[in-house]
Amino acid sequence: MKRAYLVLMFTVIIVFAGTGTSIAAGDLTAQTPIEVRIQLGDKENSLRFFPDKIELETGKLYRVVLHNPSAMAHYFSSEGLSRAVFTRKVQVLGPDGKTITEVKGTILEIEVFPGGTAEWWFVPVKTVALNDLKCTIKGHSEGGMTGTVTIK
Ligand SMILES: [Cu+2]
Repeated sequence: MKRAYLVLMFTVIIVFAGTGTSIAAGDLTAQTPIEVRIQLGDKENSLRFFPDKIELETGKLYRVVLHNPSAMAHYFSSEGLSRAVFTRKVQVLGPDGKTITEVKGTILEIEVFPGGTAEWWFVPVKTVALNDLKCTIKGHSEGGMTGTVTIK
């Protein structure tokens, strides 16, 4: 009787363990990255991000390519995004498009100079709706250089 009860409980535990949806997926930073291209300003020196609404999902590796085709420097800055992702690295690309620098560690904001490109590789780890994306250069966010980031 007691043994039968133990077998039943063991079976129940196995069944419930098998129906869980949170299954560890190994090293999330080793996935093939999803590329998201964001332009900081444009050739007419518009104070905008293109696009200015960014949608991401938790658990996926992103390679966010930040390119600045304008004649002025711009920042890509979102404290909320910085706190909602695990950064794998930032890569700085040279004029020929090849990586010349890799930066590891937590990133708060990235400044991209005229004609420059940087890639921010990260995995979002929490769901959040943010409206704090901005360029922190004086007058730029006031001029419209703002955006939203949604992580689902
Ligand atoms: Cu700017």
